Amino acid sequence: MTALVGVIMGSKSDWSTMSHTADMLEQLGIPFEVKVVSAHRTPDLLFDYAEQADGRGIEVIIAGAGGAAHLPGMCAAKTHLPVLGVPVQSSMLSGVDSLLSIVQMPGGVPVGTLSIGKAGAINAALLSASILGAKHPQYHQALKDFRTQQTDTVLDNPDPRQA
Ligand code: RP5
Repeated sequence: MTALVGVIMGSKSDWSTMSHTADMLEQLGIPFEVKVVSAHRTPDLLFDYAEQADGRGIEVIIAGAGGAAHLPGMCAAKTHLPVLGVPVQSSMLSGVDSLLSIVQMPGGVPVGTLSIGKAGAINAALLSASILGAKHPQYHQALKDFRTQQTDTVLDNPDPRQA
């Protein structure tokens, strides 16, 4: 099945975070691809990826990066597709560097920035389902089912002392 979401990351070391995006996309049944594309180590690959994604059928790009995390912003500069940025938790500054690098895009080239780390990676997948849901009813339904299940889990387990 043709991938609708392109999940890219600056380094293999980002996979422990970005695998949560992949897991959630899988759970929602959304076809996706994953690839290491580094803004500073493979800039030409990044430009090619961003320029060609639309033509290949990708509808949303999720870009995770840490440190001086310019991958999502540079990707957004080269495509009109929605780009969701996941700040990976860095070892030196705990991901605050990643967050600020991704979130502070100057007006004109937006990156939808999620929270640092695992939560942001999961939410990027859920947000991509919201975006895709406007065009693909099955992903709208998959998102609604996920949310209902999440609500039911809380309501069915109100006692905090029980696992
Ligand atoms: C960024 O630098 C990557 O996104 C990664 O989070 C960080 C460190 O990369 P490695 O040195 O682990 O390859 O480009």
